[in-house]
Amino acid sequence: MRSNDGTRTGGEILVDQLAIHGARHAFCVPGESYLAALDAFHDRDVALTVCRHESAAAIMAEAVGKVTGRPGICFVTRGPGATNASAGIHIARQDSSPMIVFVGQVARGMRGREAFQELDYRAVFGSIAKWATEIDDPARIPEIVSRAFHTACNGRPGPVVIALPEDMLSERVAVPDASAFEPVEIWPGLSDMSRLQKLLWAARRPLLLAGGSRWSAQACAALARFAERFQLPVATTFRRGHLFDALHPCFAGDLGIAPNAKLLARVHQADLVLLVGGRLSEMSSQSYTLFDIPEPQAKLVHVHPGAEELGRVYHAHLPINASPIAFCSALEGLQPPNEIAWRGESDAAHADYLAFSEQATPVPGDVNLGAVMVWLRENLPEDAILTQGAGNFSGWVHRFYRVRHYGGLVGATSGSMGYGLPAALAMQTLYRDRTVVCVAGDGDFLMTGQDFATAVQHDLPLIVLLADNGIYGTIRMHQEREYPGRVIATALHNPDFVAYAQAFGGFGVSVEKTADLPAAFAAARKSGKPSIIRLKIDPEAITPTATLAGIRAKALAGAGGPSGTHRS
Ligand SMILES: Cc1ncc(C[n+]2csc(CCOP(=O)(O)OP(=O)(O)O)c2C)c(N)n1
Ligand SMILES: [Mg+2]
Repeated sequence: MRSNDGTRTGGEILVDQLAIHGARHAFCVPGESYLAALDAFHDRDVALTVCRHESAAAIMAEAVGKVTGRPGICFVTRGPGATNASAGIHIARQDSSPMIVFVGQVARGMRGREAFQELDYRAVFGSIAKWATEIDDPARIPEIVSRAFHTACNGRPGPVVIALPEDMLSERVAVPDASAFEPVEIWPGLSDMSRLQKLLWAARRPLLLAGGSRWSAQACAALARFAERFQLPVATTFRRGHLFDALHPCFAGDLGIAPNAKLLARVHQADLVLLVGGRLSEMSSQSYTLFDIPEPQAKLVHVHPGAEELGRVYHAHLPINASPIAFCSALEGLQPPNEIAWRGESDAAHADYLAFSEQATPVPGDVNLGAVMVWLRENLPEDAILTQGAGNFSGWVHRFYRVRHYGGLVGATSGSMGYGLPAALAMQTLYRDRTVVCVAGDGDFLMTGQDFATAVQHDLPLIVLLADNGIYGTIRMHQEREYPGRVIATALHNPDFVAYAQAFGGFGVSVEKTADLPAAFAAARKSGKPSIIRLKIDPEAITPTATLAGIRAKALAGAGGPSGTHRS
């Protein structure tokens, strides 16, 4: 209950700051440790989504941060609530997504005794979060929350964890609010851009790689215009496919797990690589084999918003400390050479991409995930959003789904299983009228599957396409390669996923052959309910181009060496 004597509780001050800084949604699992903050959500313009597991709540907040560029907000209780949320915090770190996790804490007078569920949050999250702190004095909430928004967004974005002692949240003080924050763009210098211009004019085979965070739909459009003017092939790094329209004539493909060999060859042959926003970490760099470390063989222009990331792994020929949004806007000022030495390269790269992704490859079994992706790309509304978790099923998404717009594919570059469903919940919460489809594995789905109940409770009619192959496929694949025939801990005895959906109050249907997908999808849409479309996948169909039996036979024959299959 708010008083009219000019004072507010710590909880009220806190929720008021969230509203001032523009947060419209928060995701939580409640705890008695932060009741005063929960109470303050009454009559405030910040919608609170109650979830079933803190890992799901934290992933929802991370996905909001990833897509909007403003911190996603999550509230969890102390101890077990906080450790459950750590999966989402780790994703926000690896994926450079802004988020703020508020954690309950024991009362100030008890700290240090290892009271009930007490943790030292600065120590526990010190190496995962960008900043972990605790608020001792309610009068400092406006200052610390303002700093948290700035810290989460500035430079290389990341997660902030703030612990809230229970008695601090219920204490009343009179304190003025902070003013609204805006992320600070980081602009490239004029000399950076003129050096880039010179490098481009001298290049014979340039290529652009887009990745990381701090993008927007406008920045992606500016990048597309630049690529067009310069006829520059553009590839996206691992799980950042939404940064470039797959049907743009300059799109060269997805540089993630098992990329097109022709794209890899192009990257190897490039004499100038313009890496915008990304870190080119293990997955995109093909386990750090793509470029020599620290001196890449090609001239590298590395554009990154975090100054500390420049020179961390690769010594760039031209490092540019800039946010992709600012950098792409500055690209408008560059002029292409009169004679483009690499004329025709972008067309050739795009033709290679189209050929690689055009038709589903044949696989064992009656449901072909490649054909499912082709159907989705041809039938989903233009503004649809696909989310995905981690597992071999995602290989078909990367290869055959064609992302057409910013935010159109939401996944975790950190490869965290269980990501897809909470990300879909977050997207459907932000965009009520859009079609949101989560592509999940059977192992992957059940890591956060309990939050299908959250979809039902909050009336979020997302559709889960659940690739049920009865195995932790990725690990079985590695197992067969490294220890052929010695299967252990990778078989799954699954629930009846149709009954699961129905038991939660959603819609469920099983698809046993590819041709049945359109009718199942239409029925799911028509139900208006959160839905699970279970796809019966043959476990032998382990990648778009390999079978388990084939991998095992090759390993038994002692072929050894890399099989072209990688991690999730
Ligand atoms: C949280 C988490 N735990 C474990 C792993 C290791 N891992 C990567 S993929 C995978 C199996 C994925 O299985 P499933 O979702 O069924 O997809 P499939 O590979 O069968 O298509 C596992 C266990 C991980 N990436 N993330
Ligand atoms: Mg599986």
